[in-house]
Amino acid sequence: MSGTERQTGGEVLERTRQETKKPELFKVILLNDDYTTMEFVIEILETVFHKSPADAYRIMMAVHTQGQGLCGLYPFEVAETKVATVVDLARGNGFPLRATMEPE
Ligand code: TYC
Repeated sequence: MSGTERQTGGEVLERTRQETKKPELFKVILLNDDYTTMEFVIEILETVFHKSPADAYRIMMAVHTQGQGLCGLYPFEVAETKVATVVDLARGNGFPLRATMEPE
């Protein structure tokens, strides 16, 4: 008998080990640019990504010095919404700030 099927009184039970799939997570990454203010990036990290002021400052400086930085891991649709919210808020305030997402 195979490892994934069990024979009972007539019926066959399948997928006895994994009934539910874990949701796939996506990284949301903030990108550096020369024009968005540090203050605005910190505000985005606090409001959109719910970071503490200390974490927001640390992530902003990581992006500023290394070119990009991780804001968080989210299910696909949440990650998409975060990226769109960052871009909308940035454009509304006249900043070129960009964010992207990629599989975990
Ligand atoms: N490099 C920007 C500046 O010197 C600050 C900045 C940080 C911009 C992080 C974008 O994602 C960013 N004003």
